[in-house]
Amino acid sequence: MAPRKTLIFHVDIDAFFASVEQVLDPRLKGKPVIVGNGCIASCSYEARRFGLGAGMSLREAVKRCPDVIILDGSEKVYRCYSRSVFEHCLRIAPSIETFLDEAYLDLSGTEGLYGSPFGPAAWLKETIHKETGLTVTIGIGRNRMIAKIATKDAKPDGIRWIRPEQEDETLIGLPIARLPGVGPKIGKRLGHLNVKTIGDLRQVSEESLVKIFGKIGSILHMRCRGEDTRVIHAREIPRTISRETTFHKETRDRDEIEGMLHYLSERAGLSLRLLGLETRTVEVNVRYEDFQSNSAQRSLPRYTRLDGDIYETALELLHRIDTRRVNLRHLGMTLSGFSTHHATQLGLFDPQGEIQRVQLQETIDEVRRKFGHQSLVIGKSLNLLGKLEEESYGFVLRTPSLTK
Ligand code: TTP
Ligand code: MG
Repeated sequence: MAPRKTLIFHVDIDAFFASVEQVLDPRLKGKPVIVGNGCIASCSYEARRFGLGAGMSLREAVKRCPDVIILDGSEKVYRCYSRSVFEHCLRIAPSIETFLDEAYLDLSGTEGLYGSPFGPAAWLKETIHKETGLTVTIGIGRNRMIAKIATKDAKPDGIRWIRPEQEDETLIGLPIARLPGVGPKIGKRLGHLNVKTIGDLRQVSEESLVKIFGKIGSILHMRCRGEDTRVIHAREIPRTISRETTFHKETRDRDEIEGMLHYLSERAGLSLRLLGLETRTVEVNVRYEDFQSNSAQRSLPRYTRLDGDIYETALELLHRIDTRRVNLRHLGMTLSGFSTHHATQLGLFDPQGEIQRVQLQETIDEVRRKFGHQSLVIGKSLNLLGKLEEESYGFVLRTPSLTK
Protein backbone atom coordinates (compact mmCIF):
# COMPACT_ATOMS: atom_id res chain seq x y z
CA MET A 1 0.00 0.00 0.00
CA ALA A 2 1.34 3.48 -0.86
CA PRO A 3 2.18 5.54 2.24
CA ARG A 4 -0.53 7.96 3.22
CA LYS A 5 0.13 11.46 1.94
CA THR A 6 0.08 13.94 4.77
CA LEU A 7 -0.54 17.67 4.65
CA ILE A 8 -0.05 19.91 7.66
CA PHE A 9 -0.76 23.63 8.07
CA HIS A 10 1.02 25.59 10.77
CA VAL A 11 -0.88 28.79 11.56
CA ASP A 12 0.88 31.39 13.72
CA ILE A 13 -0.44 34.81 14.67
CA ASP A 14 1.91 37.63 13.68
CA ALA A 15 3.33 39.61 16.61
CA PHE A 16 0.45 38.21 18.64
CA PHE A 17 0.17 40.32 21.83
CA ALA A 18 1.34 43.52 20.12
CA SER A 19 -1.07 43.01 17.21
CA VAL A 20 -4.05 42.55 19.54
CA GLU A 21 -3.14 45.85 21.19
CA GLN A 22 -3.03 47.49 17.76
CA VAL A 23 -6.45 46.06 16.90
CA LEU A 24 -7.93 47.28 20.17
CA ASP A 25 -6.45 50.76 19.82
CA PRO A 26 -6.09 51.72 16.16
CA ARG A 27 -3.92 54.70 17.17
CA LEU A 28 -1.18 52.12 17.76
CA LYS A 29 -1.32 50.89 14.15
CA GLY A 30 1.96 51.36 12.28
CA LYS A 31 3.78 52.25 15.51
CA PRO A 32 6.50 50.40 17.38
CA VAL A 33 4.59 48.60 20.14
CA ILE A 34 5.87 46.11 22.64
CA VAL A 35 4.10 44.12 25.31
CA GLY A 36 6.12 42.99 28.26
CA ASN A 37 7.11 43.40 31.85
CA GLY A 38 10.83 43.76 32.42
CA CYS A 39 11.54 42.23 29.03
CA ILE A 40 9.83 42.02 25.66
CA ALA A 41 7.23 39.27 25.30
CA SER A 42 5.84 40.47 22.00
CA CYS A 43 6.99 43.10 19.63
CA SER A 44 5.25 44.69 16.61
CA TYR A 45 6.99 44.40 13.27
CA GLU A 46 7.43 48.18 13.31
CA ALA A 47 9.44 47.81 16.53
CA ARG A 48 11.48 44.97 15.05
CA ARG A 49 12.87 47.41 12.48
CA PHE A 50 14.74 49.05 15.37
CA GLY A 51 16.33 45.74 16.25
CA LEU A 52 13.91 44.93 19.06
CA GLY A 53 12.97 41.32 19.70
CA ALA A 54 11.42 38.96 22.26
CA GLY A 55 13.47 38.49 25.39
CA MET A 56 15.25 41.87 25.16
CA SER A 57 15.15 44.02 28.30
CA LEU A 58 12.76 46.97 28.19
CA ARG A 59 15.67 49.26 29.06
CA GLU A 60 17.56 48.12 25.98
CA ALA A 61 14.37 48.46 23.91
CA VAL A 62 13.93 52.10 24.92
CA LYS A 63 17.58 52.77 24.18
CA ARG A 64 17.23 51.43 20.67
CA CYS A 65 13.81 52.93 20.01
CA PRO A 66 13.02 55.91 22.28
CA ASP A 67 9.49 56.27 20.84
CA VAL A 68 8.52 52.71 21.56
CA ILE A 69 5.11 52.21 23.19
CA ILE A 70 5.27 49.75 26.07
CA LEU A 71 2.15 47.97 27.30
CA ASP A 72 1.48 45.53 30.12
CA GLY A 73 -1.05 43.45 28.24
CA SER A 74 -3.90 41.27 29.35
CA GLU A 75 -3.68 37.54 29.04
CA LYS A 76 -7.42 37.08 29.19
CA VAL A 77 -8.01 39.33 26.21
CA TYR A 78 -5.29 37.62 24.21
CA ARG A 79 -6.82 34.25 24.95
CA CYS A 80 -10.17 35.42 23.54
CA TYR A 81 -8.43 36.40 20.33
CA SER A 82 -6.49 33.17 19.94
CA ARG A 83 -9.64 31.19 20.66
CA SER A 84 -11.39 33.04 17.89
CA VAL A 85 -8.51 32.36 15.48
CA PHE A 86 -8.60 28.66 16.36
CA GLU A 87 -12.33 28.51 15.76
CA HIS A 88 -11.76 29.67 12.21
CA CYS A 89 -9.04 27.03 11.80
CA LEU A 90 -11.60 24.42 12.77
CA ARG A 91 -13.72 25.50 9.83
CA ILE A 92 -11.23 24.00 7.37
CA ALA A 93 -9.59 21.22 9.36
CA PRO A 94 -11.29 18.37 11.17
CA SER A 95 -8.44 18.10 13.62
CA ILE A 96 -6.26 20.85 15.11
CA GLU A 97 -3.69 21.12 17.87
CA THR A 98 -3.22 24.51 19.46
CA PHE A 99 -0.62 26.33 21.51
CA LEU A 100 -0.66 29.91 22.71
CA ASP A 101 -0.86 31.63 19.30
CA GLU A 102 -0.21 28.78 16.93
CA ALA A 103 -2.17 25.85 15.60
CA TYR A 104 -1.28 22.75 13.66
CA LEU A 105 -4.00 21.68 11.27
CA ASP A 106 -4.09 18.21 9.80
CA LEU A 107 -5.46 18.54 6.29
CA SER A 108 -4.28 15.15 5.10
CA GLY A 109 -6.69 13.67 2.61
CA THR A 110 -8.43 16.93 1.81
CA GLU A 111 -6.83 17.40 -1.62
CA GLY A 112 -9.98 16.09 -3.26
CA LEU A 113 -12.02 18.66 -1.38
CA TYR A 114 -9.80 21.72 -1.62
CA GLY A 115 -7.41 21.05 -4.51
CA SER A 116 -4.26 23.09 -3.93
CA PRO A 117 -3.62 23.96 -0.25
CA PHE A 118 -3.20 27.62 -1.22
CA GLY A 119 -6.98 27.88 -1.60
CA PRO A 120 -7.95 27.04 1.99
CA ALA A 121 -4.85 28.83 3.32
CA ALA A 122 -5.76 32.09 1.60
CA TRP A 123 -9.38 31.74 2.69
CA LEU A 124 -8.34 31.15 6.29
CA LYS A 125 -5.99 34.14 6.36
CA GLU A 126 -8.61 36.41 4.89
CA THR A 127 -11.35 35.20 7.22
CA ILE A 128 -9.19 35.55 10.31
CA HIS A 129 -8.23 39.06 9.29
CA LYS A 130 -11.80 40.06 8.54
CA GLU A 131 -13.18 38.62 11.76
CA THR A 132 -10.44 39.49 14.25
CA GLY A 133 -8.28 42.18 12.62
CA LEU A 134 -5.21 39.98 13.13
CA THR A 135 -2.87 38.66 10.49
CA VAL A 136 -1.48 35.14 10.58
CA THR A 137 1.24 33.38 8.67
CA ILE A 138 0.60 29.90 7.35
CA GLY A 139 3.31 27.36 6.66
CA ILE A 140 2.43 24.20 4.78
CA GLY A 141 4.33 20.95 4.56
CA ARG A 142 4.31 17.17 4.71
CA ASN A 143 4.77 17.17 8.49
CA ARG A 144 4.63 19.62 11.38
CA MET A 145 8.33 20.40 11.33
CA ILE A 146 8.38 21.31 7.64
CA ALA A 147 5.20 23.38 8.13
CA LYS A 148 6.76 25.30 11.03
CA ILE A 149 9.95 25.97 9.08
CA ALA A 150 7.80 27.28 6.22
CA THR A 151 5.94 29.64 8.58
CA LYS A 152 9.13 31.21 9.80
CA ASP A 153 10.22 31.91 6.22
CA ALA A 154 6.91 33.53 5.34
CA LYS A 155 6.56 35.85 8.40
CA PRO A 156 4.70 38.17 8.63
CA ASP A 157 1.34 37.90 6.86
CA GLY A 158 2.46 35.22 4.41
CA ILE A 159 1.78 31.75 3.11
CA ARG A 160 4.54 29.33 2.19
CA TRP A 161 4.24 25.76 1.02
CA ILE A 162 7.37 23.64 1.07
CA ARG A 163 6.50 20.83 -1.32
CA PRO A 164 8.12 17.42 -0.68
CA GLU A 165 10.44 17.85 -3.67
CA GLN A 166 11.64 21.24 -2.30
CA GLU A 167 12.47 19.99 1.18
CA ASP A 168 16.10 19.06 0.62
CA GLU A 169 17.11 22.28 -1.11
CA THR A 170 15.27 24.33 1.55
CA LEU A 171 16.61 22.51 4.56
CA ILE A 172 20.29 22.04 3.83
CA GLY A 173 21.22 25.71 3.78
CA LEU A 174 19.32 26.69 6.95
CA PRO A 175 21.26 27.57 10.11
CA ILE A 176 21.20 24.69 12.55
CA ALA A 177 19.23 26.73 15.12
CA ARG A 178 16.21 26.61 12.79
CA LEU A 179 15.87 22.86 13.29
CA PRO A 180 13.15 22.18 15.89
CA GLY A 181 14.82 20.51 18.86
CA VAL A 182 18.04 22.49 18.57
CA GLY A 183 18.09 24.96 21.44
CA PRO A 184 21.04 27.16 22.48
CA LYS A 185 22.75 24.32 24.36
CA ILE A 186 22.63 21.73 21.61
CA GLY A 187 23.36 24.47 19.06
CA LYS A 188 26.56 25.35 20.90
CA ARG A 189 27.77 21.77 21.07
CA LEU A 190 27.03 21.30 17.39
CA GLY A 191 28.95 24.52 16.72
CA HIS A 192 32.01 22.96 18.37
CA LEU A 193 31.66 20.09 15.88
CA ASN A 194 31.61 22.69 13.10
CA VAL A 195 27.99 21.87 12.32
CA LYS A 196 26.51 25.22 11.28
CA THR A 197 23.74 24.27 8.89
CA ILE A 198 21.13 21.54 8.68
CA GLY A 199 23.11 20.22 5.70
CA ASP A 200 26.22 19.95 7.88
CA LEU A 201 24.27 17.91 10.40
CA ARG A 202 23.39 15.38 7.70
CA GLN A 203 27.09 14.57 7.43
CA VAL A 204 27.25 13.35 11.03
CA SER A 205 26.39 9.68 11.56
CA GLU A 206 23.48 8.68 13.76
CA GLU A 207 25.88 6.69 15.90
CA SER A 208 27.98 9.76 16.68
CA LEU A 209 24.90 11.88 17.39
CA VAL A 210 23.54 9.28 19.81
CA LYS A 211 26.92 9.05 21.49
CA ILE A 212 26.97 12.80 22.07
CA PHE A 213 23.30 13.61 22.70
CA GLY A 214 21.69 10.31 23.71
CA LYS A 215 18.11 9.77 22.53
CA ILE A 216 17.77 13.25 21.06
CA GLY A 217 20.69 12.33 18.76
CA SER A 218 18.45 9.92 16.82
CA ILE A 219 15.73 12.54 16.61
CA LEU A 220 18.18 15.12 15.24
CA HIS A 221 19.40 12.57 12.73
CA MET A 222 15.83 12.15 11.48
CA ARG A 223 14.83 15.79 11.62
CA CYS A 224 17.74 17.13 9.59
CA ARG A 225 16.46 14.81 6.84
CA GLY A 226 13.02 16.39 7.02
CA GLU A 227 11.43 13.54 8.98
CA ASP A 228 9.13 14.27 11.87
CA THR A 229 6.86 11.57 13.18
CA ARG A 230 4.95 13.68 15.69
CA VAL A 231 1.27 13.50 14.92
CA ILE A 232 -1.33 16.21 15.39
CA HIS A 233 -3.23 15.56 18.60
CA ALA A 234 -6.75 16.75 18.13
CA ARG A 235 -8.64 18.28 20.98
CA GLU A 236 -9.87 15.63 23.27
CA ILE A 237 -13.59 15.30 23.64
CA PRO A 238 -14.21 15.79 27.35
CA ARG A 239 -16.51 13.40 29.18
CA THR A 240 -18.41 16.29 30.73
CA ILE A 241 -18.60 20.08 30.49
CA SER A 242 -19.37 21.78 33.80
CA ARG A 243 -20.10 25.33 34.78
CA GLU A 244 -20.62 26.24 38.39
CA THR A 245 -20.37 29.13 40.79
CA THR A 246 -20.70 30.11 44.39
CA PHE A 247 -23.02 33.08 44.85
CA HIS A 248 -21.35 36.26 46.02
CA LYS A 249 -23.91 36.24 48.80
CA GLU A 250 -26.13 33.30 49.71
CA THR A 251 -29.50 33.85 48.13
CA ARG A 252 -33.11 32.73 47.93
CA ASP A 253 -33.95 35.24 45.20
CA ARG A 254 -35.59 33.18 42.45
CA ASP A 255 -34.74 35.72 39.74
CA GLU A 256 -31.10 35.68 40.66
CA ILE A 257 -30.94 31.87 40.90
CA GLU A 258 -32.70 31.34 37.58
CA GLY A 259 -30.63 34.11 36.00
CA MET A 260 -27.47 32.39 37.13
CA LEU A 261 -28.68 29.04 35.82
CA HIS A 262 -29.40 30.70 32.49
CA TYR A 263 -25.96 32.23 32.36
CA LEU A 264 -24.27 28.92 33.28
CA SER A 265 -26.32 27.21 30.55
CA GLU A 266 -25.10 29.75 28.01
CA ARG A 267 -21.48 29.32 29.05
CA ALA A 268 -21.67 25.51 28.99
CA GLY A 269 -23.53 25.65 25.67
CA LEU A 270 -20.83 27.81 24.13
CA SER A 271 -18.11 25.36 25.17
CA LEU A 272 -20.18 22.56 23.70
CA ARG A 273 -20.45 24.33 20.36
CA LEU A 274 -16.79 25.34 20.31
CA LEU A 275 -15.93 21.65 20.62
CA GLY A 276 -18.37 20.84 17.82
CA LEU A 277 -20.50 18.67 20.12
CA GLU A 278 -24.13 18.11 20.98
CA THR A 279 -25.37 16.95 24.37
CA ARG A 280 -28.08 14.67 25.57
CA THR A 281 -27.78 14.77 29.35
CA VAL A 282 -28.08 17.76 31.66
CA GLU A 283 -27.38 17.69 35.39
CA VAL A 284 -28.01 20.44 37.93
CA ASN A 285 -26.65 20.58 41.45
CA VAL A 286 -27.28 22.94 44.33
CA ARG A 287 -25.62 23.45 47.70
CA TYR A 288 -27.35 25.30 50.52
CA GLU A 289 -25.83 27.58 53.11
CA ASP A 290 -25.99 24.72 55.63
CA PHE A 291 -23.90 22.71 53.10
CA GLN A 292 -26.61 20.21 52.33
CA SER A 293 -26.68 19.51 48.65
CA ASN A 294 -28.92 17.99 46.03
CA SER A 295 -28.61 17.10 42.38
CA ALA A 296 -30.53 15.51 39.53
CA GLN A 297 -29.98 14.75 35.90
CA ARG A 298 -32.19 14.20 32.92
CA SER A 299 -31.70 12.89 29.42
CA LEU A 300 -33.18 14.94 26.64
CA PRO A 301 -35.38 13.29 24.03
CA ARG A 302 -32.68 14.10 21.45
CA TYR A 303 -29.26 15.66 21.09
CA THR A 304 -29.01 19.44 21.16
CA ARG A 305 -26.43 22.22 21.07
CA LEU A 306 -28.87 25.04 21.73
CA ASP A 307 -28.71 27.14 24.89
CA GLY A 308 -32.50 27.28 24.97
CA ASP A 309 -32.89 23.49 25.19
CA ILE A 310 -30.17 23.21 27.79
CA TYR A 311 -31.66 25.90 29.99
CA GLU A 312 -35.19 24.57 29.70
CA THR A 313 -34.07 21.17 30.94
CA ALA A 314 -31.83 22.67 33.62
CA LEU A 315 -34.70 24.82 34.91
CA GLU A 316 -36.99 21.82 35.20
CA LEU A 317 -34.31 20.01 37.16
CA LEU A 318 -33.75 23.01 39.41
CA HIS A 319 -37.44 23.17 40.25
CA ARG A 320 -37.36 19.47 41.06
CA ILE A 321 -34.36 19.61 43.42
CA ASP A 322 -34.48 23.08 44.96
CA THR A 323 -37.35 22.48 47.35
CA ARG A 324 -35.98 23.82 50.64
CA ARG A 325 -36.51 27.34 51.88
CA VAL A 326 -32.86 27.74 52.73
CA ASN A 327 -30.47 30.14 51.03
CA LEU A 328 -28.45 28.74 48.13
CA ARG A 329 -24.73 28.95 48.32
CA HIS A 330 -23.64 27.18 45.15
CA LEU A 331 -25.18 26.32 41.79
CA GLY A 332 -23.73 24.12 39.09
CA MET A 333 -24.63 22.33 35.91
CA THR A 334 -23.00 19.56 33.90
CA LEU A 335 -23.51 18.44 30.33
CA SER A 336 -22.62 14.93 29.22
CA GLY A 337 -23.60 12.23 26.72
CA PHE A 338 -21.95 13.96 23.79
CA SER A 339 -22.23 13.34 20.11
CA THR A 340 -20.22 14.88 17.31
CA HIS A 341 -23.10 14.54 14.85
CA HIS A 342 -25.26 17.55 14.34
CA ALA A 343 -28.67 16.02 14.65
CA THR A 344 -30.37 19.37 15.16
CA GLN A 345 -29.33 20.43 11.71
CA LEU A 346 -31.54 17.70 10.33
CA GLY A 347 -34.54 19.28 11.95
CA LEU A 348 -36.51 16.04 12.06
CA PHE A 349 -39.40 17.38 14.07
CA ASP A 350 -40.07 20.91 12.97
CA PRO A 351 -37.54 21.44 10.21
CA GLN A 352 -38.25 25.10 9.65
CA GLY A 353 -38.46 26.08 13.31
CA GLU A 354 -35.42 23.99 14.15
CA ILE A 355 -33.30 25.54 11.42
CA GLN A 356 -34.33 29.00 12.59
CA ARG A 357 -33.36 28.20 16.16
CA VAL A 358 -29.99 26.90 15.05
CA GLN A 359 -29.45 29.99 12.92
CA LEU A 360 -30.42 32.25 15.79
CA GLN A 361 -27.95 30.49 18.07
CA GLU A 362 -25.20 30.84 15.47
CA THR A 363 -25.96 34.54 15.08
CA ILE A 364 -25.82 35.08 18.84
CA ASP A 365 -22.46 33.25 19.02
CA GLU A 366 -21.16 35.30 16.11
CA VAL A 367 -22.14 38.63 17.66
CA ARG A 368 -20.61 37.61 20.98
CA ARG A 369 -17.44 36.41 19.32
CA LYS A 370 -17.04 39.80 17.70
CA PHE A 371 -18.22 42.11 20.43
CA GLY A 372 -17.81 40.09 23.61
CA HIS A 373 -20.28 37.94 25.49
CA GLN A 374 -21.82 40.89 27.30
CA SER A 375 -22.79 42.60 24.03
CA LEU A 376 -25.88 40.36 24.14
CA VAL A 377 -27.35 39.72 27.55
CA ILE A 378 -30.54 37.79 26.92
CA GLY A 379 -33.28 35.80 28.60
CA LYS A 380 -33.03 35.19 32.29
CA SER A 381 -29.40 36.28 32.33
CA LEU A 382 -30.84 39.80 32.33
CA ASN A 383 -31.71 39.16 35.98
CA LEU A 384 -28.02 39.30 36.79
CA LEU A 385 -27.51 42.80 35.42
CA GLY A 386 -26.61 45.16 38.21
CA LYS A 387 -26.13 42.21 40.59
CA LEU A 388 -22.78 41.05 39.23
CA GLU A 389 -19.78 42.82 37.86
CA GLU A 390 -19.33 42.51 34.14
CA GLU A 391 -16.49 42.47 31.68
CA SER A 392 -16.61 41.80 27.96
CA TYR A 393 -15.88 38.11 28.60
CA GLY A 394 -19.05 37.83 30.72
CA PHE A 395 -20.27 38.25 34.25
CA VAL A 396 -17.57 38.03 36.88
CA LEU A 397 -18.37 34.89 38.84
CA ARG A 398 -17.03 34.20 42.27
CA THR A 399 -15.93 30.72 41.22
CA PRO A 400 -14.39 30.64 37.77
CA SER A 401 -16.02 27.99 35.64
CA LEU A 402 -14.20 24.77 34.99
CA THR A 403 -14.33 22.41 32.07
CA LYS A 404 -13.60 18.87 33.09
P1 TTP B 1 5.59 34.08 19.02
O1 TTP B 1 4.64 33.45 18.04
O2 TTP B 1 6.94 33.47 19.15
O3 TTP B 1 5.81 35.61 18.70
P2 TTP B 1 4.84 36.68 18.10
O4 TTP B 1 3.49 36.11 17.81
O5 TTP B 1 4.86 37.88 19.01
O6 TTP B 1 5.55 37.09 16.76
P3 TTP B 1 5.70 36.27 15.39
O7 TTP B 1 4.94 34.99 15.55
O8 TTP B 1 5.13 37.14 14.33
O9 TTP B 1 7.16 36.04 15.21
O10 TTP B 1 4.94 34.07 20.46
C1 TTP B 1 3.57 34.28 20.62
C2 TTP B 1 3.28 35.09 21.85
O11 TTP B 1 3.85 34.44 22.97
C3 TTP B 1 3.88 36.47 21.82
O12 TTP B 1 3.03 37.42 21.20
C4 TTP B 1 4.07 36.75 23.27
C5 TTP B 1 4.23 35.41 23.92
N1 TTP B 1 5.65 35.25 24.28
C6 TTP B 1 6.05 35.52 25.59
O13 TTP B 1 5.20 35.84 26.43
N2 TTP B 1 7.35 35.40 25.89
C7 TTP B 1 8.31 35.05 24.97
O14 TTP B 1 9.49 34.97 25.29
C8 TTP B 1 7.88 34.77 23.63
C9 TTP B 1 8.89 34.39 22.58
C10 TTP B 1 6.56 34.88 23.35
MG1 MG C 1 3.23 34.36 16.68
